[in-house]
Amino acid sequence: MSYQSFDVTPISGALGAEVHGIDLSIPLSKQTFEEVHEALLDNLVIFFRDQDLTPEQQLSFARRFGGIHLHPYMKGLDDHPEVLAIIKEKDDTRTFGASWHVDQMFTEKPAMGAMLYAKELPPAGGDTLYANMYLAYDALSEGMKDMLTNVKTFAVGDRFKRLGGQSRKDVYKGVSVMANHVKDPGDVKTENEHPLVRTHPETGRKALFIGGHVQRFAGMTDEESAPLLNYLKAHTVRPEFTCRFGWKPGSLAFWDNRCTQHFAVGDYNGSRREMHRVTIQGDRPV
Ligand SMILES: O=C(O)CCC(=O)C(=O)O
Ligand SMILES: [Fe+2]
Repeated sequence: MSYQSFDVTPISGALGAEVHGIDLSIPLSKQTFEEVHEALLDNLVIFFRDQDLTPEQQLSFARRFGGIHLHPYMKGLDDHPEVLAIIKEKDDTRTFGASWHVDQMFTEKPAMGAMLYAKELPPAGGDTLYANMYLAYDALSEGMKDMLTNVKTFAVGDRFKRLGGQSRKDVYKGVSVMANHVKDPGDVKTENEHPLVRTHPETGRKALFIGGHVQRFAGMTDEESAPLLNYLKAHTVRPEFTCRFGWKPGSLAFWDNRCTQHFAVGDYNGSRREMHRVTIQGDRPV
């Protein structure tokens, strides 16, 4: 695929590409916007380098793709509530997002995508991994695809079983800023069922829709779910379905949350990392 407005360089054989030649601080022309959208659908996650963005500029870029999704549990910046600061301080021992997941999969309408912008990085480490859920689905046998057709997952937003049922506030004790930003979700429904195999609303391709928030299959017990769920969680993140992005200050990643999972690598204890995330509203998975 070639684009008129910029160059696109894939970073792995599975997904992910760097987009060169765009300044995201100025409004994109209609054609450039359409090509960015196309590059996202083609590559699942796209990366921009050397950007210099205020929260307002990052929000303007994001709003071209849809309304802004507010995280049910995490407060945004005081002056820009739609921008979530993801900060790990030097003395923190935990990393936010350090497990394979789909953003806010526990909500009724999980995000369409998210834009993460790097403000401050450790001298080394702090990469983010992404996995291609179309490839994970395509690689299954026909027998398994048939069996999974009508399966639904049950996802929760708090008190995850794999963390012993602890609350977010307790889990995030090792990421001080994030612990301070946890809020009550109020009336937002934070436990939801979704199809395990979803059809991407724009590409029409089937993808496995699974991530760390999934506790079990809907209508089944934990014990019944565990063997196949664990198999699928491991299958979806086989190395050949993934890419790894090395950040620099000013890098921005934009991922399609409908056909990917991601994982923030927590290998930089002793250094500070600060990111700004803006999340775009999605629709109900089908
Ligand atoms: O910090 C990162 O690299 C990713 C964190 C994360 O999971 C997110 O922003 O959704
Ligand atoms: Fe995430």
